Amino acid sequence: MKLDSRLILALDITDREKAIGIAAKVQNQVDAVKVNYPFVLGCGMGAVKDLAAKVDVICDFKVADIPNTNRLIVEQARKSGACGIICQAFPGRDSLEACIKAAEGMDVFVVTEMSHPGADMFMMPVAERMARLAVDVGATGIIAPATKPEKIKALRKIVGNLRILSPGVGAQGGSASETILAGADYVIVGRAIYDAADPGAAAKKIAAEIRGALK
Ligand code: BMP
Repeated sequence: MKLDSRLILALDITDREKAIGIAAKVQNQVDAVKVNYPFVLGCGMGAVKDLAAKVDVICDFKVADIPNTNRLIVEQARKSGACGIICQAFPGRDSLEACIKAAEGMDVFVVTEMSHPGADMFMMPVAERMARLAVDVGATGIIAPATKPEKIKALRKIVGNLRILSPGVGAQGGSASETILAGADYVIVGRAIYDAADPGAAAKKIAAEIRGALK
């Protein structure tokens, strides 16, 4: 995945035509498109394949099962042409190692603490341990909350030069520039782009904010 605009579109759209239309308007402004269950369940894995032919795709399947099932899920993502996959750390080392092995070079990003308020309940107390596990198993990077820039700073100290991808900008209240200044490599944005009257212009504006923060 390139490191250029540092912006990743979260394409949480269930209508295939609409989703592909938005991706086409935004793809020149973003380094990758992240697809999650809304896209896959609504549009099908064939749509992931179509998208992956045009832009780098990260499958946000938050893979969280026993090792064998994780392997099967990651293999499907790989076959769709995705360049990356998002996995959960909480099922433990063996489950995460199965993801890394099945990825066969595809980027693996590990969720640490999530960006919504409920993450305080179970994830917050163990986020650092999960980040350490991501480093230990050889993941490409972690997912860290743009809603908590201080947490990004703390996790950066643990993960060194692993990639940090941060969702929570826009609709969830996080700021793109603060997220980058806290040490994230990429900002993941969904609604603030795809719900905008002009998604291309909205993406351009966020990309400009990120560029400004890097100066
Ligand atoms: P939005 O910008 O519309 O809030 O979308 C954020 C995207 O990032 C969604 O696809 C969501 O599932 C994902 N995400 C998140 O918001 N917080 C996390 O901690 C992890 C995520 O994957």
